[in-house]
Amino acid sequence: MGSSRWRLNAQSLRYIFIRIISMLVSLGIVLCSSLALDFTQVTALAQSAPAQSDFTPTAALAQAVPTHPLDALTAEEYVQTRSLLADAGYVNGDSRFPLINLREPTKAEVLAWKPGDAIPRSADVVVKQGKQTYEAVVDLSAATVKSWKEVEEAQPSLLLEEFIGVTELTIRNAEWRAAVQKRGVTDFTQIFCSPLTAGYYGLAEEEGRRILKVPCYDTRGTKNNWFGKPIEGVLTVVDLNNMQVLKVIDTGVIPISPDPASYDQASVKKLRPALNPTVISQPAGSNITFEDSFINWQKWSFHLRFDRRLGSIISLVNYDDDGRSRSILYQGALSEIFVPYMDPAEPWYYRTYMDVGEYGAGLLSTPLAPGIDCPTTAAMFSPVLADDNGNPFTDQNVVCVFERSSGDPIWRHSEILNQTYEGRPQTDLVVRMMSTIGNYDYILDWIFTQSGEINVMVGATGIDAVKGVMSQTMSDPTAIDDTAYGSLIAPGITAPNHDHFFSFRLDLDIDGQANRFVKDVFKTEKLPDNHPRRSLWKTKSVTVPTDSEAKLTVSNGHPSRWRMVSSDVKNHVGNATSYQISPMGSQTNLLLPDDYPSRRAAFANYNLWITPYHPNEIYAAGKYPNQSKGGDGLPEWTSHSRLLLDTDLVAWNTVGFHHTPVSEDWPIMSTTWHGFTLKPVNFFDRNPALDIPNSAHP
Ligand SMILES: [Cu+2]
Repeated sequence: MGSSRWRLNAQSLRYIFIRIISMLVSLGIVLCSSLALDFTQVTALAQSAPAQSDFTPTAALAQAVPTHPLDALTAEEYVQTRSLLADAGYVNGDSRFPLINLREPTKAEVLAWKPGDAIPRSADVVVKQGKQTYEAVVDLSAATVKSWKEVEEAQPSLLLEEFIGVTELTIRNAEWRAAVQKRGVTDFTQIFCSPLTAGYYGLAEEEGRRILKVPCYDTRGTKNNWFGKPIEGVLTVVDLNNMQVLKVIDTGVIPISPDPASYDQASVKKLRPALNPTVISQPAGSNITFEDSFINWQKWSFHLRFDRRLGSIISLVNYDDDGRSRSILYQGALSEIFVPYMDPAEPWYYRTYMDVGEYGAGLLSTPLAPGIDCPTTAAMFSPVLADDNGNPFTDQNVVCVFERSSGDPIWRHSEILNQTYEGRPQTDLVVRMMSTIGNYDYILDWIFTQSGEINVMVGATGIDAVKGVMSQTMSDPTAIDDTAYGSLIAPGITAPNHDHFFSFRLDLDIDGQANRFVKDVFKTEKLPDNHPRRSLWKTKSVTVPTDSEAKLTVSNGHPSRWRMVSSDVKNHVGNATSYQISPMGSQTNLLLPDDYPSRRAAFANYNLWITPYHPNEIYAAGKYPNQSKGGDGLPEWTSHSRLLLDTDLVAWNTVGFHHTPVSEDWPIMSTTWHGFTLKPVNFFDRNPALDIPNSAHP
């Protein structure tokens, strides 16, 4: 696939555009101070690029007209949104649009809606006008701007033109040039600068400003690794609102690694012999039915849309239980990502990213390569998003949907006593996207199984964020200091320790909206002295009454099973139907509670939060996490002890892991997977996978 697939995608073209412009700027060829990037040019380029031969993009997710109230805005609706705001005098050519999204109708409206009914359409818009941020609600059905208000003290997510701007500013800055010249860099045409969000630390000089911190990398000699040769210890601090370098930080010269750390085949040099192919093939065709924005597979049906901020949003997940359509998940999506680094040095300490709210998981999604990123049998989707100017563009091939045979049995038993065997193969349905947020690539999967489980998996691959150091090996006297907060993974290169936390919002509706949250606590019971056994364990079920009490952490000492339980429906033996939320050994934030990153990304302090449903509670760390001061989102919502009994509930699951980098991560990491399972508990009357026919041995 290599370089050819990059030609296809508007996003990658944007990056290439950024790079070309930064080179031209550094050569003094482009000297515009405010570059209003017209994405329509980029999109046009993408559309004129040759189509890749081995997959056919599917039109769904980019429909010309909406067919359901939860469908994403269409290209025409983005244009209409912008026009209505312009006609009303709210926006002009200088306005920028960090977000234009479908404003969902109420849950009651969506659930009552039937094909043939009118489809209510509205947009939620965030507008950046100079230093000011505004929120608008545009009623597309009535063709009116319903509301327009200024949001105080909010920094909306970054605009792509800001990425370009800070690179340009940095490379033109004389003090920065002098600093990098001290490090032997005289060719500014091969510099890549990384637009890093600054977090919030109560610093007076950053208060009220829109800040990015911008370290750069020397890309000389590299074929593909832009992060391999950090120009360590020097960065600019940029105020985006004034497009001004506030200061240049230089903490001392560290030699730049001579190793480009490329990972293309030619750079690897000695390849192992190629394998005979092991592939997923579907000689009789796919079993998936696509109906507008709905996907039907086996007994599952759900709605899929794609969003600039959250990426894939799965809604209306129902299970056909012998003709009875049963609700399980009204909506599930990634809500926020938190990646705090653990290095106290000035060029590093602020790196505590919240990638979804600061950058946009959907915006930074990248095209998927068939045969590598997804099986060649996958259906590819190209959703339409709005760019910084509010204009629609097609995000080519960023979602794939496929069936996967794991090669494992979903169940089996071999009976020695009567010489019988019965087993069935497992086949799953996967909805996949990948978001490349700087150096990291996150694979985000929703996996539907034939046994009624939904697995949500996050794969982390890509390139470690690395720091240039003096130490070449662990024997060097500098190595103790250089590896105090990370690992030496290559000569002159350490990778600081850090975490990855992903908050998933799960609006579960287990057999309807009346639900409770139950914790089955596993307790050791001491047996009577005259019993041959000394002890055993049993479970004690506790209904958690309020959201302020529903903050849970996986604890090996006191394990428990967490379940969303129907208040009304019971299975055939009278057990309340439920789904377990099983976190697969996820980890939580280790920073002190009063540390700003812990306050800003408080969702990561627990594995699970439960809240009563509220339509405005979508983003775990608040709507504006960029430079937020903390307390927004889950900590605020759960501070009022709202009741959780027999009502519509939302679970917030944090998938988290501590990453202590290793040499095997370099120059590119093999994918590591973490996730959680939604597992039926007495939801069915028996094993729902029992009726899979034995096609292998009929
Ligand atoms: Cu990592």
